[in-house]
Amino acid sequence: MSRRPRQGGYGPPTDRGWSQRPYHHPAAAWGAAMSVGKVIAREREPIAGPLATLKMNHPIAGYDCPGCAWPDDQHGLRLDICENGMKHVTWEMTHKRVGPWFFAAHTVTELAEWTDFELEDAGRLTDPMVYDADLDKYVPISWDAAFALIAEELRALPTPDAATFYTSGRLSNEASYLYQLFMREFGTNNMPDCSNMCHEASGRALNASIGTGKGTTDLSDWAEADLLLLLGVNAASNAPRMLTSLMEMVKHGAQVVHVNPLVEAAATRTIVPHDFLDMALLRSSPTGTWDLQVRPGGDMAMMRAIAKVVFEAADTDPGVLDNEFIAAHTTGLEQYRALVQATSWADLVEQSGLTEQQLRRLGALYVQSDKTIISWCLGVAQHEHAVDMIREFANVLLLRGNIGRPGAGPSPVRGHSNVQGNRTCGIDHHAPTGLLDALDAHHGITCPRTPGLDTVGSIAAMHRGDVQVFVSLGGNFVLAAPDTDFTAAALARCALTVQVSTKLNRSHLVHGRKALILPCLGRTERDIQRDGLQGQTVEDAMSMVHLSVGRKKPASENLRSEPEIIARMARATLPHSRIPWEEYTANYDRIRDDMAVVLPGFADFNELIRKPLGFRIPQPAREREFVTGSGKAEFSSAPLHDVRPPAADMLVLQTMRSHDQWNTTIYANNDRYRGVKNIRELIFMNDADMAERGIPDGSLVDIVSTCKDGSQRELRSYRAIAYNTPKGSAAGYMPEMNVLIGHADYSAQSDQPLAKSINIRVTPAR
Ligand SMILES: Nc1nc2c(c(=O)[nH]1)N[C@H]1C(S)=C(S)[C@@H](COP(=O)(O)OP(=O)(O)OC[C@H]3O[C@@H](n4cnc5c(=O)[nH]c(N)nc54)[C@H](O)[C@@H]3O)O[C@H]1N2
Ligand SMILES: Nc1nc2c(c(=O)[nH]1)N[C@H]1C(S)=C(S)[C@@H](COP(=O)(O)OP(=O)(O)OC[C@H]3O[C@@H](n4cnc5c(=O)[nH]c(N)nc54)[C@H](O)[C@@H]3O)O[C@H]1N2
Ligand SMILES: [Mo]
Repeated sequence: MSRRPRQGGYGPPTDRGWSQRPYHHPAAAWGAAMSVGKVIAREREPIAGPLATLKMNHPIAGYDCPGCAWPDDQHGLRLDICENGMKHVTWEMTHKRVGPWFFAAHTVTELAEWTDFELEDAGRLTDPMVYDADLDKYVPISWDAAFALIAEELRALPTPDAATFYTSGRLSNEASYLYQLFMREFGTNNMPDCSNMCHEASGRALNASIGTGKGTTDLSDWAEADLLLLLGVNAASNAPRMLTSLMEMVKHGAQVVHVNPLVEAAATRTIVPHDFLDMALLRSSPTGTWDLQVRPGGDMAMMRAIAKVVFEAADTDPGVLDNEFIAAHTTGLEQYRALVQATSWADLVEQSGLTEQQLRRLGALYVQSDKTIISWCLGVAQHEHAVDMIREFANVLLLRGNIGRPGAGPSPVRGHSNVQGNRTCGIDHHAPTGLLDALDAHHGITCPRTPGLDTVGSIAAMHRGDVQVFVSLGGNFVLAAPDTDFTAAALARCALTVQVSTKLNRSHLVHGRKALILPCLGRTERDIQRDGLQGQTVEDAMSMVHLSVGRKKPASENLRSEPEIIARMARATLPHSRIPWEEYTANYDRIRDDMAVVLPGFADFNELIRKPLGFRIPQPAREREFVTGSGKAEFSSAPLHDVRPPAADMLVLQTMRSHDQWNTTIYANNDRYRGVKNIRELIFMNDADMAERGIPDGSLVDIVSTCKDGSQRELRSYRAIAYNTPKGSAAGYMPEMNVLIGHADYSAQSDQPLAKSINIRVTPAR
């Protein structure tokens, strides 16, 4: 994959002057409204865009926002929409089309030279296409022939484990259920998903500590809490509807502490867009009460410091600990107490990057709080020791019984709109035996019991040649995964790659010897099957499940729904299967009837989702029922890890999203809240680090990463920008910087790629 370095990175090509200046306006507000206007104008959707967003996240009539997983406002009446959700929906609804004529005009080699922005900007895919190696072009193929090709390749494999099936987190619950059912009947648990790069650590940590992989709070808890510790999330860009909760919490007098190496926009002020009066008057409200700029990975030391303050306070006032709760519901307190007491303040200060005074004040806030929520996203989950770190969060909550009561609990901020639902519905390479037993019993199949491959495992197996068929339900695997060139080489070794997508992206151009592009309906579009209009469900980050029904005319008559594509792939591959694949497609209620039997908490699924606001999946930990090995919530006792840069001349680099992107989809080269215009190939650095290296602000630098296996990777001619990030740390954008993450650079605890701690050296450009 050759790509010229350009300041637009994977965004639109640009040689317009770049700039970066501090942003002083409140988050959301008119900047957001204007930015949405530009995207809507570009997609030529002046009327349909705003109208579609009115239906978005509307309890009964509408479809779920295909953007982030932040829950809907349960008042139902309020227009709870955000800038980035609007952009996202408009992106799906473009009038532009990528049909057979498009592929006839461009070879794959030629398309490979286009920027990622240009590929997606070409429009919606309209027809199934197959790669023709002689022409080096994609040519049309019928749906039947496409499924026959998949079946032929899958059945020719030496073992079902020579295929792997990726899921991107917007796949609905029904489609997820069918997908995993097909894979398991076929005979493999190879189910890499975007969660393996996202919140895998959160799931593992919470499971170990409290017996469930999910958070326990909902929006009413957020409204009630008197202390929120919000770590490692850029909410104004990536979960903008959270701004409403933050503003309301601060208004009610709650402490809202932002923990982040960067001071992000959500840590300051906002004008919530649906407060029309505030918009008109430019009246902003604060969204935070305190900022703590931790060292990258320093969150664990910070949490341990809170625990230290709690234990110190408990020496004089034992009531500081929730002794009743601890005795009835937890194990491991004494070991944890000893560990915390043995950790010195000097270590906590050094590892957190905060002062003892800050740490003690934070501990005091926690001791004073009656109801605390700890919430986090990728700034925590993508570190080497993320599982230990998140278990430390649970420890701190357990000390004061901050779980399973109103206004308190852990609250991971999920990414993709249905990433949590995917897992609930069985997309899990290491699924609990209970699920496999239930699938066997209900469907009369024999699920394989050996754990399957996850994302990093699948890449390695394709690279070795052990996996030969790669099927992708959504997403953009080659750019989302680490070590871009290695991952591309892995895909190129496959016998067959299949991409089920709405838009053209890089993963269609980095393909196996045979390759299919299968175009599917988007979430906004009408899905008519034998029994009429169908809807599918999603689960938000707070375990609420609701129905989503698209109403828009599909982008092409030749699109198929994801459930139908999966069912037909299954039928073609397993002609004698006794699973009613055709019935599932004819009426999705039939899928839900089976899910209701197999999945815990889904009884009466079809009735529950027809209630206006859907339903909440029962969450044992929320009721203080901890389904761990011991039947209790378990304190962990992990050592404090050294998170300082490994050498004096090294920096720890984090890769993050700009404001104008959705993961691998880049809308524009701007990052409004960080004051950036017209540039993505940049690296934010502390000015002292720049001075030490003789790097003037705005000059070009080379970046060399050193991977776990000692190998090095390089990015040249990036623009160094002085920014308020702690000394020793740096930041830049994914997916451009994924080339710096080696394929062996994943966490030993979570198997997640280390997107937030890449060890680099930066020098003036050669
Ligand atoms: N508009 C938009 N919305 C999105 C997405 C999108 O691309 N665009 N992506 C969706 C997805 S899939 C996900 S998973 C989420 C991602 O949501 P975020 O987690 O907000 O994603 P990032 O952009 O990676 O930002 C990481 C944040 O963590 C901070 N950080 C980095 N290292 C550390 C650390 O060591 N400690 C602490 N405390 N903070 C740290 C960074 O400074 C940054 O603020 O957003 C979802 N929503
Ligand atoms: N360095 C670095 N790498 C990262 C991260 C990071 O912070 N740093 N974050 C990681 C995270 S949290 C995540 S979640 C992954 C994201 O990984 P992915 O989920 O694989 O990537 P996306 O960019 O969200 O996928 C975009 C593509 O999805 C397709 N699509 C859109 N809508 C639909 C639909 O309705 N149906 C179907 N079938 N396809 C659709 C379109 O073709 C579009 O091109 O990236 C990970 N990679
Ligand atoms: Mo994510």
